[in-house]
Amino acid sequence: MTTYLSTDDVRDRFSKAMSAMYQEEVPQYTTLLDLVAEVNRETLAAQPELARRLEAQSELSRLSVERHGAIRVGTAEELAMLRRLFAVMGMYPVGYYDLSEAGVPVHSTAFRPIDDDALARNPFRVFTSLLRLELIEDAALRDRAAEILARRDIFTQGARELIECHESQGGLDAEQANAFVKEALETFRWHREATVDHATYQALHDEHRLIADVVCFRGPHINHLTPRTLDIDEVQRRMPAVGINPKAVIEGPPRRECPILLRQTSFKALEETIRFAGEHEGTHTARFGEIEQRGVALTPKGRALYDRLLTKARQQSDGKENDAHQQVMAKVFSDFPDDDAGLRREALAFFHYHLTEQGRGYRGEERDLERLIEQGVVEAHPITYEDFLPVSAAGIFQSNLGGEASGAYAGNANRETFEAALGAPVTDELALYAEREQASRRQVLESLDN
Ligand code: OOG
Ligand code: NI
Repeated sequence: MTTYLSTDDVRDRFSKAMSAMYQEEVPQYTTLLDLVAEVNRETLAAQPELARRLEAQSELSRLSVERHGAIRVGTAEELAMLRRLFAVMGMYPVGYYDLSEAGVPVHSTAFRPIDDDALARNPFRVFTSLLRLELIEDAALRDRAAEILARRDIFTQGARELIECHESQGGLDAEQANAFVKEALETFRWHREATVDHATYQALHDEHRLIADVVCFRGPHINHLTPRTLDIDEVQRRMPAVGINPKAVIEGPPRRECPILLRQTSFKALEETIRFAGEHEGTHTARFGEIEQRGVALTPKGRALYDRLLTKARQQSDGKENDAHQQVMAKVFSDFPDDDAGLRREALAFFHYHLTEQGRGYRGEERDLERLIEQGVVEAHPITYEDFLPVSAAGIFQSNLGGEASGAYAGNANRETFEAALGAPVTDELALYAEREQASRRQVLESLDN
């Protein structure tokens, strides 16, 4: 009998290989990783309580492997094949993000692990965007782009074969898994030779820089990787001192006692030399590094409150520098409860319930979870948000595309076309958190009755 490697192991190997490749391709990313590691070390040393909590939740071991990346593809076939490629690594499409609202002609999903165990092992995610040529008004340009995309194959023959092998035999053995990682990595590699001449690049670039980025190269180069930091404000502050140029503001919620959702910032994309068909040299700006700090997943009610406060704060802080922006955010978000009990009481966030040591011997009649928590029988810890935020993603896109937000493509959410291109439905992220919370409640109550 052959034993297959777990998809978690394949993902872990792949994410490490991807990180190594990106560090070689973009040395500034290594500088960022060093800075993040330094700040994480200092934060853990200064906050032993935090270190203990992360350890207890097995979060410490995933700290250094925690990251996400992003790519952008041009056709339905490319997206559908990527779905099959990511499945080899136990990564499935979760969530639908409409970026047209923010003036970016793409819609997206995140391929990521779903089960608790898989997330704990390595939560590597890839934010994957599909270009929407149908939003380009100029028909000739649209046809030209489609024609260029139709000519490329972003997958190696070896990758295609190993994906089929995984599908037919239900897994890959160790040797096949290593070969798969090597072949799959090729899809994400940077190519400094554009596939088009300078005039074509320029025409696509003038429509939107993102379109040139997707259409003019042999593959969907990984455009950033994102390690996890324990103190995003501090890393943002220190970036200039290590020669990194941060984007203007940290996206997402403000700093809080009980972190919610996701805070992100990045360094600005680098201008890199490329060669166009016909030997002409030029530059292209697409690749950058990002950092993230995750908090608790919000319920639909919590998310609605977040969205409302964010809109309000953005109106007040438009164009402000990060410090001023964070002050406005903190003030507006004082309307968002900032303690675990409040977040639970108002059903704003998702929690995972489990019995405490003491709770294991509990023989009482009480079955109300909040009261059981007060009595020390049950503990609830926040469920980490594993997904993305469209407004933040748009901010990351924009700061790296050099552009201001424009309304050019707005109002074009189309989940059905996206899923048709993908060849599968995307999983609803909110339903996943709700299920995990429900299952943990059920388990606690069942063990009290046994
Ligand atoms: C993706 C930007 C979105 C995030 O972390 O929100 C993203 C891209 O630039 O392709 O990665
Ligand atoms: Ni990102």
